[in-house]
Parts: sequence; C-alpha cells; structure tokens
Amino acid sequence: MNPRRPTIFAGTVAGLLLSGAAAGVLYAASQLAAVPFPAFDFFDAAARALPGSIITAGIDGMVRLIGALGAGPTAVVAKAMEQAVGLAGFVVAGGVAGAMLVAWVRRVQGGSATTGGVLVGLLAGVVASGAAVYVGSASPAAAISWDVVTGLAWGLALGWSVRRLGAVSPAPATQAARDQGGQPELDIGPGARTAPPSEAIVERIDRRHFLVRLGGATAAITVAGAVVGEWVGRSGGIPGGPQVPPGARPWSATHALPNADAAVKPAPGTRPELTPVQDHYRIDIDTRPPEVVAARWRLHIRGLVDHPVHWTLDDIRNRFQPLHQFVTLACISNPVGGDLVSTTRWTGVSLKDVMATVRPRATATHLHIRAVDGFDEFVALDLIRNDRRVMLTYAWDGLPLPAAHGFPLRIYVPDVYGMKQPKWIESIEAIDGWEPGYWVRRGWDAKARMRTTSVIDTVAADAAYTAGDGRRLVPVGGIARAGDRGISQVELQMDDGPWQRAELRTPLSDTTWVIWRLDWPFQAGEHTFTVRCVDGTGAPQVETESPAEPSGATGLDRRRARM
Ligand SMILES: Nc1nc2c(c(=O)[nH]1)N[C@H]1C(S)=C(S)[C@@H](COP(=O)(O)O)O[C@H]1N2
Ligand SMILES: [Mo]
Repeated sequence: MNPRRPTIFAGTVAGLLLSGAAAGVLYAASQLAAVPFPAFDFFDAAARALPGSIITAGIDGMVRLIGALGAGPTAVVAKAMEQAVGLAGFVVAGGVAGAMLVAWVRRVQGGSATTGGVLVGLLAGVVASGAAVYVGSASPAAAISWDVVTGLAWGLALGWSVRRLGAVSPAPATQAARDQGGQPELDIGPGARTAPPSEAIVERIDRRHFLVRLGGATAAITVAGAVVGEWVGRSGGIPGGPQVPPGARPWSATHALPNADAAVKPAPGTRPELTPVQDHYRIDIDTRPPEVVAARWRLHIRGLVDHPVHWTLDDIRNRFQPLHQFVTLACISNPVGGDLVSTTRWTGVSLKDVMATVRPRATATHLHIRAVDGFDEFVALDLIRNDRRVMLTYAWDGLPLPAAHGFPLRIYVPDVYGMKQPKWIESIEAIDGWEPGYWVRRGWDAKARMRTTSVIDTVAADAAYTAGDGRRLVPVGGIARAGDRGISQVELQMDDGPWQRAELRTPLSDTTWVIWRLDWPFQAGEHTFTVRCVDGTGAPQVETESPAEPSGATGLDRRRARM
C-alpha cells in the first residue's frame, strides 16, 4: 500500500462531510434569498422524471406508513419525509463524488485532486442548475449562476481535502527524527520505547486527524446552516408573496357559518366543519411550495381566443364579481378514513365570466391550465359554460391563498379530486382537443370524479348522556361526502347488528362534506362500528375495498370503540 495516496474510504468520508456542510450553507442561503436549494431540486426533478408507477407506489407506501405509524397529519409528515430523502440523497451523492475523485487520482497518471475537484464541482453545479430550471424553483439566471458557483466552491473544497488526504505532512517529531537520521522520540506509554512507527502508520494517524478536524468543521457549518436557515426562515412570508393586510382576519373569524342554526349538532369529537386554513391538507409535487412574487406575476390567457389577456392579480379581483363557495377538497391518494381532505371557503371569479371576456374561438374545446411548477391539467369549455362554479380562486377563508395552497391563483372544479385542480396557475391556453393532465399521464383516472365515502370521526363514550326516555346514549358521528352530488343517507352498524339511519346536518354547501350523527344506545364492552352512505343521486357508496390508485379509494370505514 502506498501511504502517499488517499484511500477511497477517506475520500468518501470527506465527500459526505463536505456535502453535509454544503447542505447547511445552501439551506440557509435559500431561506434568506430566492436561490435554489439543490437537495430539494434533485428530489423534485426525480419525482417528475421517474415513471408514474414508481412515484405512485412511493406515494402509496408513504401514505400507508404514516397512517400505520399514526405519525401525524399525513400531508405534513409526507413533506418532511420527502425533504429528508432529498437531503440524504444529496449527502450520499457527495460521498460518491469523494470516492470517485479519489479513485480517479489514484488511477490516472498525474491526476490532480484540484483539477478533479473543479471538474466534479462544475458537473454538480451544472446538474443542480438543470434540476432547478426543470422544476422551476428559480429563474434560470439565478439557478445557473448560484448552483455553478457554489458547486465549484464545493468541488474546490473536495479537491483540497483529497489532496490533503494524500500529501499529508508527517508529524513534527517524526520529521525531526528523520531529518537527524535518527529514531523518532515517541513516548507511547510507560516503558514503551518501541520501534518507530512506520511512515504508513504516521500517515494514517495524520489522515485520521485531518478527517476528525474536517468532521468538526463541517459539522459546525452544517448545524450553523440548519439553525440560521430555520431562524431567519422566511416564516415572515415570501417577499412579494401573499400579503395579508394588517389586521385582516379570516372570514370565519367574523362571520357565522351559513348552517349555524342547523338542527343536527356534530357529535363531540367530530372534525371541525370548516378546516382552519393552517390545518388544510397540502399535496403537491414540490418539496417546498413555489414562491410566486405577485408584482412579477401575470395570468396569461391565450391560444384560440379572440382577446388574449395578461392580467395582474388585481385585474382579476377588480374586473369580476367575486364568487364565494364552501368547498371540500380531497386528494385522490386519500384512504377512505384518511386526512387528505379539508373544507374551507373559496373566493374567486367564475371562469364562465372570464371566458366571456377573452372569447374562445369556435374551434376551441378545452383550456390547458399550466402552473409554475410544471403541473398542468385540461378543462372542457363545455363544462365551464354549463357550470358557473368552475372558478379561478384567489382567496381562502377571506385571505389571499397561502403560498403552499397556490398563491396567487388556483382553479376550482366541482366534483373532481385535487389532482385535476392546478395551484399556482400561470397560463391558460385555449386549444382544440383534450389531452391528459399531469397525473393522468402518470396512470391516474382521467375523470378523477370524487368517490362517495363516509367516515366515523368519533364514538364519544365520554359524552354519553341519559335521554328523556331514560335510555343512555353515546353520540357517534363523522362525515360523508360525494363531490357535488350531496348525501341522501348515512347508516351505522354496530358489530353485525342491523344498519341504523343517522341524522344529517345541513351542510355548508352542495360541494362540502356532510356531518352525520347518531346517538347510539349504550352497550358496555368493545364494539366495532361501520358506516356507509348513499349519494344525492341515490347511488350507494362502493363497499368493496379498492386502493386509491387509479380512481380513488373505496370501501367501508370501521372504528373499534369501548363503551
Ligand atoms: N401546481 C400544482 N397544483 C396542484 C398540485 C401540484 O402538485 N402542483 N397537486 C394537486 C393535488 S394532487 C391536490 S390533492 C391538490 C391539493 O391542494 P392543497 O394542497 O391546497 O390541499 O392540489 C392539486 N394542485
Ligand atoms: Mo392529490
């Protein structure tokens, strides 16, 4: 073994450490300014580029795992997992780069670690900026300059480390002894005046010292970057992003819900009928939400239209009569009893009105709706003409759409899953035919019509009470939903007993979930409750269990409870 050459192992460790430090610095920078964060860009690029079947299996596995572990809100935990995988991949790639650089230096005659480091850094920078441009996480100019410069800096650090790992300077004592042509004076312990350590051992010790010092320095940088990134985090909001006027409060903070007087009250423990916006589930193909700067944003409507437009958000808000709708949105990946479903009050402008202004030509049949993150979908003009509820939405619960939920503009299409409804819209093109949208191209249902489902939220044994007739009753309740088709009946069953009809609370609107309730006669012991429902057209929910892919989960929700 030639001690003058770095080992592959040392190169790997150096690469891992340096990319850990790079992750810290880049994260902090991306929190401070609108520069890309390659760790997330790589993940997002892979998520877009990999075949739909792989992505879908990944999503499904993640949703199941989070549900099985009871790890918290699915959407929140899933995003954290995606970020962790992105970070881990970034650090591992650094280790691989370190190993490859060492292999190259060892194998190639005259291979210089510095040159190699520069090349590796350049390559990393080019690939990172490609990923950033591909996912649209930064402007091409910002992505290329930032990623290439930081990639080069990282490559230089890696090259320097590898050179340092190879050309280690012998320890001073050894050097002195060698200069005198004598024995190095190494006192290793009581009476341990032994043979001098071979050069190889000295090299190894020095290499280890170097790695330890490198480890200390990089760990400090990684931690500092993470802390700074979290602290200065743009929690105060994206500059130029959604502006909540000072003192503005959510609509629901100052208004009673339209069904406040409904006779049927939710059983204690039923989910809130109106989801607080900060608790609304979030699903998208972005590790971090795209940041749209309102001042630079325009809605472009073009293609087969007589009057193409390029509107600001204020244009949209001021030109048209606002439309307010209570909406239950659900993700097609949601399991029957899952938490990827929420309800809030959507405000926007009817696309029918918008079309009256831009005037699609006679040949136009569909709108191609494109979002800043590359997501897209298609909506039939016939649907828009026949259903005023299809709308471009700019507010939720009376406030501008949050960045994570599509600021500045998203579409609402009744009766279909979220996968058909782009957030962060940037352009709408009238075209003369239908094409499959983002998730349809990846194997999901082209119609994605919302399934009819019912869920038990609560068996409120601790809220049991004695009714007028002396019977002891336990409030049981939950939700049922069927897109815009309404719910005509909900039934509950205990163990294998007969199905009993629940009461239905007047819903917030035709497009929200319906809260149901049934006060069940107390029966001591552990019991299994099952719920089923019928939609407003008289069609019962599908009781056979099927997975979310490709058309939305079906099956019955059950809950074991002790009374
Ligand atoms: N631009 C864009 N829009 C998107 C998506 C996306 O990834 N990108 N995901 C869709 C999916 S799958 C769902 S379920 C809904 C979720 O909306 P929310 O995150 O506001 O709840 O957004 C839809 N709109
Ligand atoms: Mo979704």
